[in-house]
Amino acid sequence: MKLALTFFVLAIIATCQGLYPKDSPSRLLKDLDGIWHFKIDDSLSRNEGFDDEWYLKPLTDTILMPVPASYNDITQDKNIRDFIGWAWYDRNFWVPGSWLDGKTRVVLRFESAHYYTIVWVNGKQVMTHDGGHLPFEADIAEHLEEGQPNRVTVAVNNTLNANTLPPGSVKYYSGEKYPPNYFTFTGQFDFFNYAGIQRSVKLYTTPKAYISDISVVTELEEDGSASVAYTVMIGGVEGNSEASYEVSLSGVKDSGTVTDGIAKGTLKITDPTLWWPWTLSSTPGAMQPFQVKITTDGVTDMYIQSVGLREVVVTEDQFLINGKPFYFHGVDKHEDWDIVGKGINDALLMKDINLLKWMNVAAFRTSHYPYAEEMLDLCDKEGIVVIGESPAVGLHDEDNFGNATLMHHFQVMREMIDRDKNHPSVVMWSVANEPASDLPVAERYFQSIVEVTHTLDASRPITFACNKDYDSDRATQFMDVIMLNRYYDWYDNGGHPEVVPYALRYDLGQWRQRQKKPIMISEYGAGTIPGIHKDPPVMWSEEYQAEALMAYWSVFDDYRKSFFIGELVWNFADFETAQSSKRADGNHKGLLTRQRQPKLAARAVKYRYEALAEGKDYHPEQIPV
Ligand code: GCB
Repeated sequence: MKLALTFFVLAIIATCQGLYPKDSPSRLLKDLDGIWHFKIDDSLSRNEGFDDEWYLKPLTDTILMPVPASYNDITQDKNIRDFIGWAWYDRNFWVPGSWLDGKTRVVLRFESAHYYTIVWVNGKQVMTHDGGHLPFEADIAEHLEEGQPNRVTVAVNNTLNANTLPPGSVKYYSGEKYPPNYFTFTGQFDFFNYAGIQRSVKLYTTPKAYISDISVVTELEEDGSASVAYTVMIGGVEGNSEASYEVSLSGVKDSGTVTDGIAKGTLKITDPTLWWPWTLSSTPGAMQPFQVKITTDGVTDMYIQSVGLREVVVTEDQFLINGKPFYFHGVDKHEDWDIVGKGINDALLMKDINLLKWMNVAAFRTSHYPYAEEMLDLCDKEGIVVIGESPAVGLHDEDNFGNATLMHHFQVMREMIDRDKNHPSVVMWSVANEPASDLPVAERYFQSIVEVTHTLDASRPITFACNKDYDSDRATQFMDVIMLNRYYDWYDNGGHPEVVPYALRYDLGQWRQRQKKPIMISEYGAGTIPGIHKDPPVMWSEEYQAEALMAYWSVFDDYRKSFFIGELVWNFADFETAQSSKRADGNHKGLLTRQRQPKLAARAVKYRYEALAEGKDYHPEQIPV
């Protein structure tokens, strides 16, 4: 098993997705966001789009669709909102003749599309990608034409099955009781299955020999210096050509010759400016430019990677950032907004960051999938700590733990680490949310996932969000940190927050007795319809949400002095879900409404988190609720 894993890791390390597109003296950038043509292929009985080779010509009978955005909520058409299957997009673009000189790579990059994507340029298939939330790209130079418009066609399919991440299923019905072509879709997760081209699309150029990947890992030395180990991967060096490289960071330089496509070294920085979470320092998130240049046959490629120098260490009791104990007081989030669904937009991201800061949030988990890289950039800059979660949410059944899922899960971990490894804000990987970690098959599954993840990134601890009991779970034994999702006064004991201190104290005690690892509560919360006020508080009222959360806090505070390292409220904001008799217009456990207006509990959390950030005790009687 171990040998097979090692081979797999070597194979996946050898391919990387490319660096976030940035311009530099050697790279140009062109944005393909905007209005595209769009149509769904609802020819259920056959695959009309593929049978009729829609990619060979401009799409016909289209509507206009913004990119990036989920397509679901843009129109008034219920079929588009609930669509499962192939959705098609196309648009034209021009490239200057200078890009087609035979010496330039012209890379087409999608920051993400949900979930399975095929891309053609001028009718030629140039790439496919399996899975949402993560980027993919290809050099399309050979397919481009000068002096005429070029066409990019995209087919994207949001069908999920037992082996996808997340898993889901489509059920088709026939017979007199049902209308023709009737089907239902079930996702094994509690958020709407938004789909389409949800993040940016860009074209960028590089020279033929180019910097394909950069990775920087910092270790702090006892004398206060930092050792920064760098690895730069170079692609496209041909034949007998030799590449030389130069790197520089904080005024420290290194240079040499590239061997086998890799440049490696360690920079010793004697007086480093460190990256800090905002709660641990008055100068949070100090980012610095790590400049890389490679030169082959007189041609130079240059890329500036922003890095933050910091070190993460986990002990039996604590989570240390640069040697100081860090407490994860924060929230879980979703990428979810009115109209755009999971579509990314700088204004929406900035508003969320400002709200996180307003609530004095120190950390969030990217529940339940990797978020846009633009969000991680903002967290780096603001010193907000992130637990990066994979899209392995809803592995509930034995057939979700097969080899096909495992291989895809490895691939997703590789892509996520590849993309996010240089973000200092990302301090830990969460490999899954609420899997059936009590099943015997889960044991080997998670052992393998942890082994591969550690091989891909030895510098960050690993965890997953567990909703099983201390005596039935089989996966936390492999983790560095234990995260527990608990709803003691919502799904259990609804209406009875007085149970929480007993249940929580008992639960934490049992876990700790069995495993000497830091523990955090990675979800707790209560559904709340804004505007419903009840005294005494009852479920769904704003008062109940505040009371339901506050019921946990005295126990958190008791254990905070020992092994308890964090509390994440479910959820930052209300979010859209599938239609269900259990969800009225989505999930309402948000501290904020979906439109980002605070409910009563948001102010209680804001008050508590201010005290926690300042290392002060807060006074429950002064909580503004
Ligand atoms: C959970 C899940 C989350 C749900 C939440 C809820 O345990 O991890 O995805 O949305 O509970 O509100 O039920």
